[in-house]
Amino acid sequence: MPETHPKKDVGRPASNLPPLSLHIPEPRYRPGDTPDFGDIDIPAVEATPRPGEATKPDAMRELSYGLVRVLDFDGQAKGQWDPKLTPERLRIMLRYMMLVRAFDDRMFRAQRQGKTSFYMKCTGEEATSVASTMALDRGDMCFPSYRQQGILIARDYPLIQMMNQIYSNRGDHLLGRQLPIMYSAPEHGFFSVSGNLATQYPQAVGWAMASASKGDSRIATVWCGEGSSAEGDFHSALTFATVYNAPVIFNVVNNQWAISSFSGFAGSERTTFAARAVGYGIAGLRIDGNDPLAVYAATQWAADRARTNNGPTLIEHFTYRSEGHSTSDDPSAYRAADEATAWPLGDPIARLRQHLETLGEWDTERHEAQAKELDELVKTTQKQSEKLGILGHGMHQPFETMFEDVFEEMPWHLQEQCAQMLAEQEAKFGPNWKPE
Ligand SMILES: Cc1ncc(C[n+]2csc(CCOP(=O)(O)OP(=O)(O)O)c2C)c(N)n1
Repeated sequence: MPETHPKKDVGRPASNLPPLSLHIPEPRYRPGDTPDFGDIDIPAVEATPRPGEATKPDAMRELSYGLVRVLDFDGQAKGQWDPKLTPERLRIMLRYMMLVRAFDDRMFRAQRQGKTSFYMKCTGEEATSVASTMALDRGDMCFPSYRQQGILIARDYPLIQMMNQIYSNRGDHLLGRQLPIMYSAPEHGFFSVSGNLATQYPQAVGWAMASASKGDSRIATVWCGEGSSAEGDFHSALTFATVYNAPVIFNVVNNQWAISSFSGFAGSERTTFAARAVGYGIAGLRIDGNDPLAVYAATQWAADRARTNNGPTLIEHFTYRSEGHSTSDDPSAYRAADEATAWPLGDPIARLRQHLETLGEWDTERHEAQAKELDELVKTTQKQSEKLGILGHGMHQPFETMFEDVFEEMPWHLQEQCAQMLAEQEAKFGPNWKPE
């Protein structure tokens, strides 16, 4: 064999080769640019076949690269994926999504008024949690990220408890120990939200495996953002799920942005997020996440598949984060202002409303009345919650509770710290002081 690289040049570029270089992803639009999403491939609604729930992942690869849709842009439900929901069920779905939006708007304002330290909206992504939850059974276990308040709302969790948690007040059943919006409601099939991205993925698979090993019929379902899919936990979870055929649904909410990092940094320039499934031998569906009926249909398909021991599914919800990442974020610093309005797949609430109106099952008057009613409901609940305290008004949990409930018996060093804290509290506020 002739030697192509003389030994003395090992480790250096050979003179006739170009220097190696890295690709650094760069979003297409920055502040001041006019976004144009005209090149996003949106196949016709009828173009996507719906395979049987037991189809082998290999035989449905193209669904990881396409876009499952049900609602066309005229508000008609079409194609094989149409879940054919009754008008009553569609109205319930619309109501839940509108309630999520009303709740988000008011809690965002509460943060701006200094009543809580933090809030996260899911504007434009309501379908990815509400429609998905509605396609599950009540006993199925949800492992959310921080942007799935729609699960709690679609499971009729009391709004006041969400607010008490956001205000970390006297009524907060998490005793002020979690960051606002990091709810926990296991009795509603809602696992504790964690700020450590993607940790819920292996936890969901573990829960699903336990359910199967006990011979139960409940499945697990888990959400994360596209940015979080770059975490190692995401990949080990998919490995466990495929090896043991765990009854789990993986949702990747691809809202294009991970705070200020666009989806390219998680790999979107190379392939779709649904296509991650292909490498693991898992069923993958890429769907229009702003189409509530597509979200419902895909979840129903995946739930039936999991429940009949046909394995896990990865669903990529192709959507857009219309507002800031959180109340701590200012998206105008890193992305074009008009991206949300230029997004070609519209808004999920507007699309379901249009569909119901097209069916003759809804109208402007009813829509406006419902918006007003939900706003009132949120406002009244907020007043009740605020009676139990808001940020900085002293109606928080007693400080010593922060030392409790971790160890069965409090270790000596925590006992010392707690005693020191109580002594300082007494010196400052006098004996028998309690939060208001
Ligand atoms: C392990 C870990 N890394 C980084 C962070 C900081 N962080 C919080 S949210 C976020 C962006 C996540 O984006 P994505 O997963 O796309 O979800 P989205 O917020 O868009 O819904 C980052 C990087 C974190 N909380 N945990």
